[in-house]
Amino acid sequence: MDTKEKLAYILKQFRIEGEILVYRWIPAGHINTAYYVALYNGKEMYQFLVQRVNTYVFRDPVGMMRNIELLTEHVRKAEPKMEKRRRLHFRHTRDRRNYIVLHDGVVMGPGEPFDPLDEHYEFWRVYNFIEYSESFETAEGNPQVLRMSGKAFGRFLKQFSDFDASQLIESIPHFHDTAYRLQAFFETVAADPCGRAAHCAQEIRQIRENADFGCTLCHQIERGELPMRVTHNDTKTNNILFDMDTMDPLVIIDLDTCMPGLACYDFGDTIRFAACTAQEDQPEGMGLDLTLMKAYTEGYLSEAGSVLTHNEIESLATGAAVITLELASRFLMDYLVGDKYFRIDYPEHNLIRARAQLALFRDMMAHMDDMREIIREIAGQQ
Ligand code: GN1
Ligand code: MG
Repeated sequence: MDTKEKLAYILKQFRIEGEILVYRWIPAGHINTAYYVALYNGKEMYQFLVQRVNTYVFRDPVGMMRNIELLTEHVRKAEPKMEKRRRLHFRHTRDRRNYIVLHDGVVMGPGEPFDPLDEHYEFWRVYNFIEYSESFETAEGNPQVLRMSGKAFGRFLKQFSDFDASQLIESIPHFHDTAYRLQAFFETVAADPCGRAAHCAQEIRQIRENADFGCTLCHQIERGELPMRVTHNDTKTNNILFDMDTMDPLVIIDLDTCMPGLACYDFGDTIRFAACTAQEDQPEGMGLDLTLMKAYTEGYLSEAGSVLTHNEIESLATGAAVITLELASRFLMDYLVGDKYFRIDYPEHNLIRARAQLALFRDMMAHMDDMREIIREIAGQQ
């Protein structure tokens, strides 16, 4: 079966039939594999995204799709008249599942057990393609992109402020549990399975020196100072679709890592990704851009400011630095184990990514007081 036939077979399981006019692989994200597909059913053209879930990363994809079902239903019920372009709509199979599992290319029945680590199984889902939308790989130095992204993720936090986060499973256990992540990192350094640790001794040392700071938020959770919210956990600007003409944020995509978490990690991850001066894998010239950081904070607090507690607002700047350190340790750990998790474009890609994140982390720490001041000032104006 070639790719086109396979996509047609998958779509059919979701009750979508017709002639495939165009399909193409979408080179976005480090984890899942996605295709854009346009079909013609004799009357109209339909467009979908067909996505294979990486079950090495998501070991409980059924639980993850249940999270997504609960969240998308919550939005639908809260705003039933919302335009289709403003929400994600996952297609369902005849037996109301929002996913299918293939075994050697053949669809399996509901409830049949499968092994997420066995390559003979494939986990697929289909959702609506949002027309006339665009996303931003970087903010391109444009504060408006950041302001609108802040609005989008602030709105997201608000949208689920009346949703009991404990209904969600952790689609990746300990995903943003920085203390756990750092411990796993140091264990990997000690084991050094590929003999690469000597090659990145400086980076390892930097992470070690900042490990205590990295655990700050985990301690605050233990002390009950920060509430658990529905968080997105991958708040990069490329996970927001904007209207091409108006730049209005339409919808947030990639709900895979939605789970209970801290608001400041979500806030911080956008600062890490977009309020900076270089790409995620460019250590040269990498630093924090306070103008962009301010624009994001304005947009974010204009929506979420009324919902966040005082402690949460005070934790936002820390969140940016902690998540950056955490991701540095994740990239470096993947380098140490032989690049199993993140898709890489060249052999030392994960090491370079870690270096860029560490450069950004250092700059964030140097500007911690500036970030705090900006946040307090904006929060005070609300
Ligand atoms: C991964 O696949 P993508 O690009 O949406 C990762 C995030 C990282 C990010 C770094 C499930 O997201 O945690 O911050 O790469 N997602 C997962 O670019 O691990
Ligand atoms: Mg993503």
